[in-house]
Amino acid sequence: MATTTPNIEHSRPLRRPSHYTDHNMPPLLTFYGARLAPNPRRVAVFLAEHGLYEGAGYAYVDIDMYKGEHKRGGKYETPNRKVPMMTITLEDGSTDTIGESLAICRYVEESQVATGGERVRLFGCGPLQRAKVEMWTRRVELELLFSSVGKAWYHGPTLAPMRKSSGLTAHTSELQLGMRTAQRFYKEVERELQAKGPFLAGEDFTVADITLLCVLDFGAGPVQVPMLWSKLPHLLAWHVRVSARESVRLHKDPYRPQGSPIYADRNVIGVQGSSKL
Ligand SMILES: N[C@@H](CCC(=O)N[C@@H](CS)C(=O)NCC(=O)O)C(=O)O
Repeated sequence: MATTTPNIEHSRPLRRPSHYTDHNMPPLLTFYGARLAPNPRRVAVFLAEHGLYEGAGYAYVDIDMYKGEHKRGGKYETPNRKVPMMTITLEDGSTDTIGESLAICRYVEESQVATGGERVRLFGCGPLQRAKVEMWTRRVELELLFSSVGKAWYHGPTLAPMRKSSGLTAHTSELQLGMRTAQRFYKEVERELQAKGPFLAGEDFTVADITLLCVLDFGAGPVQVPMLWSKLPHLLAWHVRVSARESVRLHKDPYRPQGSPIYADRNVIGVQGSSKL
């Protein structure tokens, strides 16, 4: 569906990847994110793995979620009224829009916008690896992000005033359930990494690792999910390994004060029921 180009505030002049000539133009991408939100972060890391950077591969627009800029009638209304969003301007000038982080990642991987055909395969290679990448990505999204970390976030103190003004009640029992199931998930990932590894879907770094990293950091940060690193040595080693990647160093954990001891157990005090895990 062709749409009109939205009002774009380019963060830096947009350059196309260098291997393209005027006769071989890749689509122009505009990535709409929000600096502190986990879903846009995972897309930003994915884009960097593909050699796409803010101002060199895509233009970046920072959406103010608190002003509702992504909502219906907002300045940058997105297809699902959530961030991130990507607009794609093709050679003929037509523009299209994609919402949903994984859909955006898949578009970039399948069109190989930046690499000009050199394969970067963060969704996996071959039927088995692709299935494992999908399995873990879905599990991290559905079980960790939506049912655990997300649940704790929605029922936690930060969003409570906002929910109240919309007539919604925050339940402490849901907050605690989210905290507990997150920790249970981390224990399962610990066992998986110990048995297989070094990455979540096995031998190679994939979009499943990017998703886990961004959700875990968000959980450990503003959501304050207890992180018992001392009991999760394989998860810790994985976190160190993944955080050392250039793409992640460029889009590092935005919730951690510089220099804080990330791998000390944290958020543990005050969480009821964690001993039942
Ligand atoms: N399934 C979507 C989820 C996107 C999402 O929940 N984004 C959050 C920020 S991380 C958001 O827009 N929250 C504000 C809102 O829901 O109004 C995706 O993967 O992109």
